[in-house]
Amino acid sequence: MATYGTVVDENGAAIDRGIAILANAPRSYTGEDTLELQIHGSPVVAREVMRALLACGARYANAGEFSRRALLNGKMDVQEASAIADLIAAESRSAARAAAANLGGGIAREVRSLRARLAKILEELAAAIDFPDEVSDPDRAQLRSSLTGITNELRRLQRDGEAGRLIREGAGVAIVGPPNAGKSSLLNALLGEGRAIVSEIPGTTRDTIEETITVDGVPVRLIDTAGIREHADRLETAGIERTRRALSEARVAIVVLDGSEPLTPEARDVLALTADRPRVVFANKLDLGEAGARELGGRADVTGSVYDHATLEALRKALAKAGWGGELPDLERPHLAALFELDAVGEALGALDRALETLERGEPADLTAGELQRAFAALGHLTGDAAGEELLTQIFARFCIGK
Ligand SMILES: Nc1nc2c(ncn2[C@@H]2O[C@H](COP(=O)(O)OP(=O)(O)OP(=O)(O)O)[C@@H](O)[C@H]2O)c(=O)[nH]1
Ligand SMILES: [Mg+2]
Repeated sequence: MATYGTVVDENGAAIDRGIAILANAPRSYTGEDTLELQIHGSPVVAREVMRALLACGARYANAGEFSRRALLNGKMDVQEASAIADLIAAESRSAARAAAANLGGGIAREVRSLRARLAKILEELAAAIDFPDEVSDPDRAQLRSSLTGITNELRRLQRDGEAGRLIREGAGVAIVGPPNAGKSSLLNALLGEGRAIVSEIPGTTRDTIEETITVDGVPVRLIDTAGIREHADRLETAGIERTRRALSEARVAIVVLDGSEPLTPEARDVLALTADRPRVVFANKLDLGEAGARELGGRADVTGSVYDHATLEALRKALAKAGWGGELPDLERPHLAALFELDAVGEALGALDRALETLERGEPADLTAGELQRAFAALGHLTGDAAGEELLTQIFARFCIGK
């Protein structure tokens, strides 16, 4: 019920005119009786109304308190509460859209039905173990196909969930290479602005420079670094140390080499340094020559020049491929979002894989049952059936406002 009237303080003095909206339990956000005041927006008025409310015995809500009460009153599930926190924290349109897809909850229902399928299998196994004379062993081929079905669905949940994290948290990409190869020029070209100093003097960049762009909806933190070489002065050596750190923390490296000149020992060093991590090898400066690019041959993922649009487009594509396999699943459907949820799915998948191995090797049914029990327990964390106080605190601590 909405009522228009005068807001008065604890002594009856008028502060403002506004609208009071009373929502009776259970038809409110929290499921409890709720009073909402709509007042004029001036900070002075708002502060005065808050002061009067506190004087009348109200208190400020804790971070996430409204959603927490809604959860405890059965108005939303754990995933939905997480989605609201994600929506508040969203920094890009795709992150907001992914969070919105989770607002209706729903993923818990999916997990609960997988868990129920597991429970049924466990019951059959338990009956066969407990009453070996009366109940025959479940058919192994059928058991294997049921378990594989559950495993495949869990893997899809895992893939979607990981894509969601990527969209929310982004990926670090270190731009590395020998001095003067065009690393800072590449950062500037991808950004579309002259962020980093570029010069023909090798050793121009001393400190790491970080800027964010969006590639396929994924926030990419580009980190321009100091060129790697030996015999650098003290300041440059400190920069190279930072380059190594940036490299070890990044999800992908873009290795920029001068493709116009024969490869230098420094270029070879950087290639060796990045050989066993996800990377994109880029032979730059092809407008000046192609001796280096020829030498690299198939090892170069992209060749061209930072001044050329088609080259930049090819680099973005190669980056998406090396970073997250090229194409992300559509996240407009509900998906797992929190790290603990993905951990739980990983744990369940591990147990299911081991259960399938016991079948493969023809081991006794109680070994299979043990693993399935583990998977069953891990999935319990997801449905909120096993949501402990600690878990709730972890979720609601992320809310920055009363909501
Ligand atoms: N012709 C041509 N010149 C380029 C290209 N890319 C970069 N350069 C030039 O190469 C020089 C070095 O570029 P930077 O971007 O400063 O190189 P860097 O790798 O950041 O170098 P350090 O910071 O010293 O490690 C500059 O003079 C750029 O203008 C290119 O594709 N073609
Ligand atoms: Mg530079």
